[in-house]
Amino acid sequence: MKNQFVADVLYKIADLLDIKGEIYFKTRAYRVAAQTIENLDEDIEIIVRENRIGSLPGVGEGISKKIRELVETGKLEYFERLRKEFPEGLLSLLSIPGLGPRKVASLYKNLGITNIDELRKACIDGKLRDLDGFGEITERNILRGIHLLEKTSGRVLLNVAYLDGNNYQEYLKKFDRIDKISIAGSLRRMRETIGDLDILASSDYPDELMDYFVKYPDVQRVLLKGRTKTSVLLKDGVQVDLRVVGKESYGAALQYFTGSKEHNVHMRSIAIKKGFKLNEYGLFDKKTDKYIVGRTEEEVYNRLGMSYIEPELRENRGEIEAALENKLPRIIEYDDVKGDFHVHSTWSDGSDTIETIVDNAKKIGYSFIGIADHSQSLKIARGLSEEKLIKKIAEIERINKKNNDIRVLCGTECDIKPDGSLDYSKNVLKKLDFVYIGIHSKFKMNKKEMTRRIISGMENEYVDFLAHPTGRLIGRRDPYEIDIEQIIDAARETNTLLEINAFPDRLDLNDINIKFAKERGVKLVLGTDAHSISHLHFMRFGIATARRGWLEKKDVLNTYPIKEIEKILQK
Ligand code: DGT
Ligand code: CA
Ligand code: CA
Repeated sequence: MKNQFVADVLYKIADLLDIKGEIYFKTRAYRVAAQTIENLDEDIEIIVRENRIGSLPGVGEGISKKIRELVETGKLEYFERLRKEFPEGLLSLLSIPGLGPRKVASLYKNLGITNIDELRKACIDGKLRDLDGFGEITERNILRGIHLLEKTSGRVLLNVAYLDGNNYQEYLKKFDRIDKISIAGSLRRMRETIGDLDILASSDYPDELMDYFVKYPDVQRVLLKGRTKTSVLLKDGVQVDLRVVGKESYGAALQYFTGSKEHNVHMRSIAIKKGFKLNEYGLFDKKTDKYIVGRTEEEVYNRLGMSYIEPELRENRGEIEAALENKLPRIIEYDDVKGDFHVHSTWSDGSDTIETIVDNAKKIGYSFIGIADHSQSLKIARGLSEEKLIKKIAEIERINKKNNDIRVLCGTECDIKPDGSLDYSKNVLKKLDFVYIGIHSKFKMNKKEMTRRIISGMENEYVDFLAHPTGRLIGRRDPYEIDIEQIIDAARETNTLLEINAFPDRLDLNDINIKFAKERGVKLVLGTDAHSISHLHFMRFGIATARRGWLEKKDVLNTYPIKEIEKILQK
């Protein structure tokens, strides 16, 4: 499918036109078209072939022609010309958080800045502060943005890699001479970002398997092709490595290539202490080199005197010691979750009605669904006034009367104002089934003030959950300045559950803070922060993060029977 490729070109055209200073309506048309194509569930090539581009919403005649040229020839004359008007690196400046086209144009025209390195230097030298619309604070923010970008660049968010990996795996499974296959690497461990995708297979026909592997339609380029390892680059820029091993080594190789590297280093030293040698081919006797086990991961762990360690735990954060003593927690399973608390509907900035959300929740098999729309002062997200919220409660009551097999809970994601007060009165808050609180404005307070602000919110007797507790956006925004220890302690004292926000660019709390919260006796709640029913499946990434934080079923409110949840929330 060329959909993403076509959308990316359209986005770039819009960016370039913006830098050029074109009128808003023109650049917006390209963005709307790009978004439409990005979200299609049909192949754009088929649409072009069947002459149906004109029927796509938001795609006018001029852009239709360009899409056709792009799909049919793989190139676009107009784009190539436009691109030549600017230096190569200029577009990369737009990926720096907080830097828009107007600022990029000004940096280019006034200071001749054409790439990230030049920009960094200009910020450090204090050259930006004299430009119109810039200042010392902008310089500092840009430097922070560059740092964030570099920390995550070359890595993709978990949900992107997860989709790529699963689709590729489904394709490979159709090769009938494959014996075993699994995702490995950081994706199997469900890390929040993924560098490259690792797939492991065993087959007696490695050459044929590799031939089949590189024929996958989404492959852009083959980077390396061998009998045991082949690497390709997908059209979306993600690299995928396939390794093929023999049956007797499959478990040892899966253990090795799942990592993490730190986990492996520790495993190997334990093996040596016990008189073995461990590598990707198997577990061997140190003295005689005799093969002992290696067909399955379980064999390898058990033979070293450990219980099996789930991939999400393999970060060398104490899991090996715990496995040696048979003291690993039994972590939450992907099907333990009975519902979602954090869903936005058309009442605020969500794109689906409560009824549509409920239908989808039923299809997933949930026994409850919590609707949490924004509160009144959050105007850009169409936050609800108190009067509207009362109407929403009535609508949910009606929906509940019609549905016996699922319980709809009416909640809110109530803003914590800068002074620590909440955006709704207690009279309204007490009518709701549950109350999330969260920060949505004035992110840049100092640590003491921000910590105090959040704790003030938690002290309100009607508050149940703290949404996305640190506010980080992966690759785009650092956490707020907060004292997370104090917040965790306050959560315990005020009986507030901390959220694991499952939206892929949040995953907030993260694995390390989750583990810490659990050790301090705090319970957690999962929410997807869905703004559309297509986001409900993000729950999996929240559960993965809970698993990486060593949580057991009992630590997560969403796993409880709905009757018990209602009792807990009433307290
Ligand atoms: P990524 O791709 O950066 O998200 O992270 P991983 O963990 O997938 O790392 P990757 O793709 O470089 O390697 C896959 C696995 O192979 C890794 O998790 C552990 C294993 N591995 C790679 N290099 C080494 C190494 O130098 N020593 C050991 N013991 N294992 C390694
Ligand atoms: Ca990898
Ligand atoms: Ca790799």
